Amino acid sequence: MSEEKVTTDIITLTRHVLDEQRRHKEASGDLTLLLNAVQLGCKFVATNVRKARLLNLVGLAGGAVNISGDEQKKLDVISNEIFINALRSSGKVAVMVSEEDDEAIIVEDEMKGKYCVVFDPLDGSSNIDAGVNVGTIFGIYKIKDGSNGTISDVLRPGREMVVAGYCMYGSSANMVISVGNGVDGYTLDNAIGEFILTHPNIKIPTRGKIYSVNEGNAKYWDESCTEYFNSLKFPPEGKNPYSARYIGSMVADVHRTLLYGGIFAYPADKKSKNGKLRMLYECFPMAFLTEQAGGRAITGKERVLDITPQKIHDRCPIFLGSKDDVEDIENIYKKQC
Ligand code: AHM
Ligand code: MG
Repeated sequence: MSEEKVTTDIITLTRHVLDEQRRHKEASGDLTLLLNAVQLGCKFVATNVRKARLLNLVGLAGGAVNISGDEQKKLDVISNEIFINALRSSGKVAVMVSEEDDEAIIVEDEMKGKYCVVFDPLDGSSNIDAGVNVGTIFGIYKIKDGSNGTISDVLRPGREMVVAGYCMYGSSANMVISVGNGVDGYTLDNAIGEFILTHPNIKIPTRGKIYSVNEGNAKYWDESCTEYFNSLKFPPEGKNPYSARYIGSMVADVHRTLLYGGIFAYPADKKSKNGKLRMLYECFPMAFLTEQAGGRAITGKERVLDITPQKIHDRCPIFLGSKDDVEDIENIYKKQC
């Protein structure tokens, strides 16, 4: 009888972060505990996304009533609450910014830690009804020296983040994370409830063959954008056109871009002067991961991670992906300046 080989030395996300902290001689364990809270939130959301249809969690918040007469909450509202509770109770967070809350949440002194977490608890939630992949996006800053945790601790350029990541809820839950030393991907093993390292050291190809943008906005694009996407669709003789892939769920579109290369964009246009995506908790974490994987992320004219947000829900245009692909659009913008 053949014996199945069992891997007994698995690398979990927690183990990997602990190893990183030891390497940097910062073994206070604070970041590990904070990331455990993030993992808990992601596991909770993963299981609820899977059950959403059966549990009737997909309707509008306040719209649906369950059998006991209680109002049912929409999945993104529930996801937001679970993240806020998990992060606050970790005792490691001072400031939280969520896409779901108009104001930043300043944690009370008794529970206050030294990190700030900015997050979109369930990005792409309008896709849930159709069973399309959705995800949580997050970024972590350390509060400034001497600060007790205020909004100015998050109104900082994205390059100052210490951690960025997302969890994609698809056929499995995939966590992709960077602590500033490359990018690693983990898959949730539901049986043991741990994220297991399955995609170590993700590197984005230098050039890809896929472009990902909402072409329905082409009418509103500026000249540079139009010229760039036309160049991908109608290349010179001897070159193949790029393939188009657009899911409309940032986490899924960026995940594919990180693995296969190419370009993902949500540009500024005549209708949306700063694009659609939020700087702090959508563009910054994705730009951070892309750069850490060897790619680039620009607004068209400048590096995304160099911008300083003025308000927590500010938006910015974004082109991210393979180095050479991003350079092409950058050159077109330079030419038309
Ligand atoms: P949301 O935060 O309201 O879910 O919107 C963000 C989503 C992104 O996941 C996605 O990249 C984008 O909106 C798609 O927008 P559009 O439908 O305009 O193409
Ligand atoms: Mg969002």
